Amino acid sequence: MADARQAERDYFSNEPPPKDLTANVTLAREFIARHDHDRRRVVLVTSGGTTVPLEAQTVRYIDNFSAGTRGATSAEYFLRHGYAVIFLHRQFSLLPYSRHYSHNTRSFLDYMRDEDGRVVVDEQHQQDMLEVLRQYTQVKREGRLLILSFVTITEYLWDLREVAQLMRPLGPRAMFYLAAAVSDFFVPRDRMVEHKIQSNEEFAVTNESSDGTAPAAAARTEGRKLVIDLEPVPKFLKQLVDGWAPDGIIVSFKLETDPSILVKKAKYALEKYSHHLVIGNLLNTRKWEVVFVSKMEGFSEKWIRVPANRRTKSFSGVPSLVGSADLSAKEAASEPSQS
Ligand code: 9Z3
Repeated sequence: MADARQAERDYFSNEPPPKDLTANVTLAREFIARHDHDRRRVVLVTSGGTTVPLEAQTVRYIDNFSAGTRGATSAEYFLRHGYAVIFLHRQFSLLPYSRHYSHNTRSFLDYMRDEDGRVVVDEQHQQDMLEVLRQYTQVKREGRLLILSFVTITEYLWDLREVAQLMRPLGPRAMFYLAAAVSDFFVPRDRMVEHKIQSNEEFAVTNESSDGTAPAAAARTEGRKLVIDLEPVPKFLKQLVDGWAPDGIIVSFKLETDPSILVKKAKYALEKYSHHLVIGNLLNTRKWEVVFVSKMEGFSEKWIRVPANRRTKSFSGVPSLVGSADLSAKEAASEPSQS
């Protein structure tokens, strides 16, 4: 615990906060206070992948896979169940409601036509779009959705920490639903080169001091090779559970590609961090099946699968497990009672 706190202190004193942190905190503070006043449950949904920049003026970065489907779809379910949602997502990844018409093989313009100089939605999409629009309009009218964004792992962690601490007074009416795909390794600021890494040795520069005391750049060229030597990201889940929001309901996701280790790793995370629920999924089957591992179920595993004959594409063309009719936000995240 002391080690985790020290790692947190080191991380946040070395890694500069994002430029929009103050603005995000102001928005989140007002949002949380308003919904706390109404005794509403508030969920922070994280979504999309975090990047690891290799240069301070970033041309190149390492990315984590996630389109944002799980996060954006789950956010809609939480909203439908009365939650206020802070949607902390990777910039330009999928958003609740608009996801039905974006990032598709078809452009959103394909849903419309020019009718005597007015833009109208095609007849075949009227009903579906009206349904989505009504839900979205109601959520906006009630001020129940706050959208914040990040790009890098550092931006993500700063936003997560600040928002979690603001949510602390909500106690068990605060939920954290951590679907974002978070980098495990990163380039610390003091080992990051300022400018674009050069492939041509003639132009290559290092950030090593002449006496050799400065650390070698974590991403650098050696001869004609690019060498990347990353450091571990501190295990922030520990800090979230123990320090930032100890009374909140915490749901984390575990993404693996090897089926033989998924459940083991989900149980390991639950034992290590002592939070409420780990939802495991495999990259190739994540849209059809997930496994729940929770303390309440005695660490037993519970698979939820969309039957093969129901794995049809939704009207948005995005098939999704959390979008299937029989799964509610309640099932996805052990809903606390409204107090
Ligand atoms: C997930 O496992 C998400 O379900 C997906 C969703 C990223 C697979 P898409 O956005 O995909 O629908 O395309 N998220 C991974 C969560 C993660 O990185 N967890 C970390 C960990 O277990 C931190 S809690 O260490």
